[in-house]
Amino acid sequence: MPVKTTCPYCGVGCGVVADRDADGKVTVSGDREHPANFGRLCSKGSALAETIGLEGRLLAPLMNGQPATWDDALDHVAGQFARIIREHGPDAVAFYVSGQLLTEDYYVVNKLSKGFVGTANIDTNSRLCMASSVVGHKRAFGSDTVPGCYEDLEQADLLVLVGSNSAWCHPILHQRMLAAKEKNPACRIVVIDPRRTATCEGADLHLPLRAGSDVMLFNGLLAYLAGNNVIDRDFVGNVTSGVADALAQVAGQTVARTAGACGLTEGTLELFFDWFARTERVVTLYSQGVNQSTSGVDKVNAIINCHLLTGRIGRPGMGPFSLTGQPNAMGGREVGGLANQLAAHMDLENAAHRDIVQRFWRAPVMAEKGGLKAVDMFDAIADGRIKAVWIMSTNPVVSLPDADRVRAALDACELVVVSDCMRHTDTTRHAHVLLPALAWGEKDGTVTNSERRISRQRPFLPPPGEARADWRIVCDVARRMGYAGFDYAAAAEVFREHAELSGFENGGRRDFDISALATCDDQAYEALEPVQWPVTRDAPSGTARMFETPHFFTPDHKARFVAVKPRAARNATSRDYPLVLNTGRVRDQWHTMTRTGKTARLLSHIFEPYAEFHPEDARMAGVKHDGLARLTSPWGKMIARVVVTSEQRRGCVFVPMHWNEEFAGAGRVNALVNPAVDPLSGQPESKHTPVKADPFRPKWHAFILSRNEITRPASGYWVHGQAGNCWRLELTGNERPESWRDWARTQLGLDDVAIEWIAYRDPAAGRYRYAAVRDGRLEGCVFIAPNHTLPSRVWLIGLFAEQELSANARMSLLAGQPFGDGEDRGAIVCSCFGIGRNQITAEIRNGADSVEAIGQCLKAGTNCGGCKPEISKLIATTAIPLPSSAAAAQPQLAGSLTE
Ligand SMILES: Nc1nc2c(c(=O)[nH]1)N[C@H]1C(S)=C(S)[C@@H](COP(=O)(O)OP(=O)(O)OC[C@H]3O[C@@H](n4cnc5c(=O)[nH]c(N)nc54)[C@H](O)[C@@H]3O)O[C@H]1N2
Ligand SMILES: Nc1nc2c(c(=O)[nH]1)N[C@H]1C(S)=C(S)[C@@H](COP(=O)(O)OP(=O)(O)OC[C@H]3O[C@@H](n4cnc5c(=O)[nH]c(N)nc54)[C@H](O)[C@@H]3O)O[C@H]1N2
Ligand code: SF4
Ligand SMILES: [Mo]
Repeated sequence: MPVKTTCPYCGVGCGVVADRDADGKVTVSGDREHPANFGRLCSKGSALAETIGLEGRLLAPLMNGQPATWDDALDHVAGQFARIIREHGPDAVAFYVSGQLLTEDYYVVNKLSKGFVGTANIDTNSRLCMASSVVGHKRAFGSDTVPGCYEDLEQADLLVLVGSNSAWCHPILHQRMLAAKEKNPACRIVVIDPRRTATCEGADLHLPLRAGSDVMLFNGLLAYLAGNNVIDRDFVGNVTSGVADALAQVAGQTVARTAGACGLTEGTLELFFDWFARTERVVTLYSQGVNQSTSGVDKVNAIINCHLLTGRIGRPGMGPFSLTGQPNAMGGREVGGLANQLAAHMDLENAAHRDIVQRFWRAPVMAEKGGLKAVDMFDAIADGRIKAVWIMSTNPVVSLPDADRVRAALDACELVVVSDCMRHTDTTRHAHVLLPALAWGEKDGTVTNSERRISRQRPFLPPPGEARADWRIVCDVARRMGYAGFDYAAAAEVFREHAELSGFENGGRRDFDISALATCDDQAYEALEPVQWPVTRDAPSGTARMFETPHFFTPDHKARFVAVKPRAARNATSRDYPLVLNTGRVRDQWHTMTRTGKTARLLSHIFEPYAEFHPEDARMAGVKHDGLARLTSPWGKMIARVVVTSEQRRGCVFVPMHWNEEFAGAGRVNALVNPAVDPLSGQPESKHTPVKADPFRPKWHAFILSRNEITRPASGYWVHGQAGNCWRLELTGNERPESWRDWARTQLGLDDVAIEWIAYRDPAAGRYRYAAVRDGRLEGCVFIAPNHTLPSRVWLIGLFAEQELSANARMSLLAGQPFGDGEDRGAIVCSCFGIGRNQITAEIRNGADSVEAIGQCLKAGTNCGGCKPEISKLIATTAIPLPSSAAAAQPQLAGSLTE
């Protein structure tokens, strides 16, 4: 029976249909009826079926690394939490949770902490993600409301993407925008991002602004709009407040001054301002380039100010639009999962709200002041103010800034409890108690996407081992701590309570209201169709757009302009640390890779952690394309593969956030990231850390491909993961073993007599190649060289698919390059069909001159479409040889880093 559920990755919230055949084989496809994606899935969504295997799962509770019964583990957690609270007060314990919990899980843990334990020391990884948007919304609207809906993006004539790489991070929504643009030739897309990202491929204009200068830019826009009289006077006069102060703040800010401060040319900036001024239907979408900043909240309000001045909000095709990251970032906000929130969009610091919630919960004690926000929480763990922490569905040793300090904090903590579905993560290593949680496909509940749409996640797999739902684990502990109010029989019951609270003594005063769902019985919950909140008696089928009648949730019901002043980043670059470290995401990986890192297909696009440099910065630092660089900040260091590209703004280095100690040695970027936070939202400045770079030159480089899993080295630079039908390990070193042959055998763990060894040695050049063949089939190979110039991994990985090596393949193994009819596909661009760069450029040279033409001959780009921006870049940059002249040199492309 096909089951309808929701993708567990990004905030687009795509509907998924999962089916399991009689043999238990699962297939996953897009849900054609889901209003977020209408049947489409991106590369991560398409690969979901490959990530649900049980390898690596945590399937039973562990205490100090030893298997334990649930009873013992729960008694221990409840007993120790109760003791610490008794001895040191409720603020001596903390919960650190996640936007990847379901709303029901989130609701109960927040209830336990704020209403029963009596501490607001519960914070969430959404602090690293959405906190600035929350505060920005509340300052402007009096409530944390995302005004618009996805259809607005299709109805707009101007889409402004600020600090968003939607082509890679919200791919299906991005494709919806591109499709709408195709249909509406008047539609323009502008990208505001210091880097030229894949998102820029389909855009009309890219503004590579100086990192962190967004407030300046939008203040400049506000001044330009006012100066050109692009003001909705009725709207501003009747339903907003504070316009005079906001305009006074930007008075006299000319285009020239703005351009200078943002590092842009006056012409490009004015073009953007002019488009914005002339276009009524404009949506400004923003994501982490805005939120993750010490000016994050101000950036949000600088954007909203421009929409308020022009009255472009609450109408089709217009409005500010915060793109949420995690599948349930919004649900977490609805239940009040942040340390300074209360459930159902109420405020912790508001006594009337506390009273409402306390009576509703029949709570014995209510936390009365905001708790510690993520970064402060881990400081308090480090210095012993917090003695027990329960981490749920997040991997802070990888994802928090100053991550080595986070790790040290956990090591110093008296009791670390971690609920996760994976056994081995950088965080589970530091847990005293590990609690096995159900994963996607097994768990049951609801999530809310970027457009306020609540969708069901439904199980289609049996619960494995002893894993339990997160909400249930929380309730099991709460009951053991003696608290009433945690006797839910099923997720549906939790949902009903949450829905009821949203309507409780609401009377239209609070935006979040889904009270019409409070009476849904188990069957109705099971069948719940995707619906956008508010869902009330007046709007039983949900609400697409907020503020259609401009009634805001401020005391005077007016939207507020906020006068915002541009500020420099907290930690500026200096002579010692001259570069700005910017961090973010890659197309095929999800955060700390615990799930997307399980599939070879998703690792094939980019295998290694990398650092992107502008050519001039690379030259100054002495680092070379394809070589290795060591990056150092005052907080930590890492090593990454160098990519030199003029797509990077001068003075900035970009490193992905994903790699960690499960996948790479020295590849965890958050070890370097500064823990500076926005003063209002507490959101860390993940996009701006001063760093320096210098070349990392080990004496030898090697890679190993093996059918059996390869042991990860204990130190140095290495990267490990699955590749096709084998495992792949990249490694480097300075010590040379006595015999490379013995070393190769040990690494592969193969030395039986049935193995036939193919070997090539060139000691003078420091090159060695070993391949192990059993019954004609390749079992493993080891290649060693003095530099990174080693044979194509993609081609060698392909040999593992063959049952018997051909004579050509054997020759090729020795030669270290494809021989005869062997083909080197090059770095994989299309992960759905495994199509490489060399194949695509060959077709381009043969005359394929559009993304569609490439799709027709190679299929690349015809499934999820996520690689289309890269294909179109290849088309734009591949030199077509002229019949009379020699082939022109091919420009360097970021794509080569997967090699
Ligand atoms: N493939 C993939 N998709 C994901 C995720 C994932 O892990 N992998 N995670 C999901 C989550 S939780 C989130 S929060 C979203 C994040 O989605 P995005 O915010 O789109 O992704 P990021 O790569 O973090 O950052 C976006 C861009 O901000 C730019 N930027 C840096 N500094 C500045 C600045 O000062 N100003 C401006 N204007 N831009 C700047 C960066 O160069 C980067 O291109 O993605 C979601 N989707
Ligand atoms: N430098 C830098 N750092 C960043 C960012 C950045 O752009 N740059 N982005 C930040 C942002 S926006 C985010 S959202 C965070 C994300 O950072 P994290 O939340 O730390 O990353 P994930 O890998 O998503 O961690 C989820 C964990 O929960 C587990 N898990 C998955 N499903 C379940 C479940 O149902 N129950 C339980 N109990 N566990 C589960 C997974 O195995 C994994 O260990 O990273 C932040 N850190
Ligand atoms: S865009 Fe991709 S990752 Fe995001 S919800 Fe849709 S399928 Fe999942
Ligand atoms: Mo996020």
